[in-house]
Amino acid sequence: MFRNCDRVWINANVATFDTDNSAAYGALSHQAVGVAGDRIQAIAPMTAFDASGIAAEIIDAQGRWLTPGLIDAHTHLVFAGNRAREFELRLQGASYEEISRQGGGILSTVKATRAASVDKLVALAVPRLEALLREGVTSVEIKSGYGLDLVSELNMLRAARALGERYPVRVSTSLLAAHALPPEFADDAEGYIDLVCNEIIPAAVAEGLADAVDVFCETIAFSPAQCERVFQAAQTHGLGIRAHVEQLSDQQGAALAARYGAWSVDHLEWLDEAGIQAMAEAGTVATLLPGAFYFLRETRLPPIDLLRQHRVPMAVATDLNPGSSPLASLRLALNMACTLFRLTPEEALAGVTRNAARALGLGHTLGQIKPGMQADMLLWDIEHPAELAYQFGVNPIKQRIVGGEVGNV
Ligand code: DI6
Ligand code: FE
Repeated sequence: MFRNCDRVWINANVATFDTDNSAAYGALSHQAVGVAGDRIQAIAPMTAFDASGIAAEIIDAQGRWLTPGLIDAHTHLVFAGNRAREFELRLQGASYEEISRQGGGILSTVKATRAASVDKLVALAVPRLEALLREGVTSVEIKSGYGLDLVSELNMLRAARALGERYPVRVSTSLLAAHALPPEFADDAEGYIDLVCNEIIPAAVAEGLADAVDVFCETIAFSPAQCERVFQAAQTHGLGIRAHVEQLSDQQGAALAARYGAWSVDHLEWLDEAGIQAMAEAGTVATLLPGAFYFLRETRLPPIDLLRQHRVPMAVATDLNPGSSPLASLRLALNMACTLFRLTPEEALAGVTRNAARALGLGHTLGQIKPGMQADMLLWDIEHPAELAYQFGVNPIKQRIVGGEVGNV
């Protein structure tokens, strides 16, 4: 079993998050975990492990915990500009929607992003990405959505891909051209959706820049009918589907996206039971974003109990963005998912591993420690996995393993 391995961790406690293991955290104690190439090859109890005749590098975990690498399945970490002034205005009483209607908000980031080169976008994103990686992120989803024209949307995705080439992290990209209405189309939302469907999506696909599309389905953004056109174009081009829905109001966006087989719908504070049923039927993940809930001081909670009842998989992500969640810490998002949304630490951790992988359409290869899966793992100096959701600000990572390779950020 371990003969073909390149590397074997011994004396490890393993939070596998394996769907076939019903123990809490999918936990296995006192294990050997072997990787061959970029895949997990074998897991067995130490009692069944014999090192003789094995050429692999042996790493003694000394009773520390291995978990799957953390996956931040919703970020907008490529952008230019700064929204600290808007934060000050909100502290004086202005709402997120008011600022957005007055041309601030997303559009102020669009202005700065359009003016930045791809290299500049990469340079600005580096500290945000590095902060995520230091805390154990091995896969990250990055959206466009601050370009809102052909060239600038593609440039954001090019920057995202470049980050994936420069750093030991898997980058998934989502084309979020339907994020806000650009000023050139102020009276012509349909015309802008034409541009998105007929030009931006095909161009992104031709260059291999997008894994999925995303939309902002909201009164201050796009209507369900407009979002549906984007989903249809995505299907035509073989892209995954994700959507920002039910964040500030109930537009029945989750049910719509689920009907199109969405990988994930995100935010969900206003989600109703019909939407949840549609998600359950389609296998759509509910991605919870407690950072935005916190930063916008929302009071309406996502319907966690109903999601549990309908067995909808829940993911947890940072939503790292300059306006509603300037949060470059998935560990803090884990804690917020527990303190604000009352997820259990096990649910929250499943939300940044197994379920986050599903939200990226990668559930079959990522997010669990089990033979055949990508060997993305973290070795933590902790006594129990719940610590990862309990404490923040302290970083107990001992090793970060991506594609079987041990490295630092
Ligand atoms: N919902 C959000 O919370 C972010 N985008 C979205 O669709 C906010 C983005 C921003 O304010 O810049
Ligand atoms: Fe978002």
